[in-house]
Amino acid sequence: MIESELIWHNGEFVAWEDAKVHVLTHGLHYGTGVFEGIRCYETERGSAIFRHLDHLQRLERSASLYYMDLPYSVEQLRSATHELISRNGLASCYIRPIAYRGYGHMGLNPLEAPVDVSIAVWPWGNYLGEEGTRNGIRAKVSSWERIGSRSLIPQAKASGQYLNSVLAKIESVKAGYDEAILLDEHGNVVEGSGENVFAVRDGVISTPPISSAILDGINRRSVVQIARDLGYSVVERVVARTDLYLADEVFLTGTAAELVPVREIDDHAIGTGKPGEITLVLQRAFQDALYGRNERYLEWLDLIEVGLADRQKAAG
Ligand code: PPE
Repeated sequence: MIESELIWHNGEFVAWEDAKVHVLTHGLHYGTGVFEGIRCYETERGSAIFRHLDHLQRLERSASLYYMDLPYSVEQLRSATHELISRNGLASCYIRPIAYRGYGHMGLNPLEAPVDVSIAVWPWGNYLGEEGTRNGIRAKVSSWERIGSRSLIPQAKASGQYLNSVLAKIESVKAGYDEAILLDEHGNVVEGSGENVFAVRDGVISTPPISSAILDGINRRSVVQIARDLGYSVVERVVARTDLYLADEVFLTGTAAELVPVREIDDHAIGTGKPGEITLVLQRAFQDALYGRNERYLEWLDLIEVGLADRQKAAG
């Protein structure tokens, strides 16, 4: 059960239990929504949202790809999120902004339907489990092909598109694995159900390019930069299924999952079957960036003003 106190909805703060939509909400029927997954960490400098603006700009881009004008600016959504986190009294949390076609119009033309925007925040633990983050997870290559740019928009984070991820995830979990890895129409590796994927072989880190059918992951970009800053060579190239089997190390990145080692794929042990050396170095460096422990990446942190909640409470 996920829970916190307040939700931001169309400019108002409403009680968690009152944040409801009509059953004829357009987005519920046709998946006409776009969303983001963001995290706020309790750092030594205070609570800070990791790459907040990058996420909000991606939300705006996803919306525009579906011909949806957001009724709030990135700056408005940013300050609403700060206030929401403060009012909920959360030091760290997962943040889920969603913009969707609302109630009032049915049928496939959504252009007349209103665009509603909500933001929810709640404490959300380790997506693929503590154990998985420490010792690595077991993944299965999915029989479901990742959506392609001839049918949908892989680079958009749109609600309806996630039916593809949901099928892949269900298949992997029912078969006893932790996560699914999806291939594209050519049989090349694209990404996990909700994470980007990296393979390491002979010290070189590879990941599918953004021209492939992936979400342009913000953590993917962060980890590529951190790896390069540490002197590793990172190549964005086509990754074949066998490249994963033969890799020394494989890991996944995403907001919910953070950086997770993969220890087995389709029952093949990856490398030694334990999180690899480079994976562990990157995992530590990435955690340092998330928690503001590395000066170099402080610009990625959007600090929440201390005392904001108290002042707002005092102001009624
Ligand atoms: N690919 C997909 C399909 C995806 O959904 C995500 C994030 C990523 C890659 C990684 O992107 P980024 O978070 O910007 O590094 N998935 C979000 C939703 C997960 C969910 O279960 O819901 C997330 O991690 O928040």
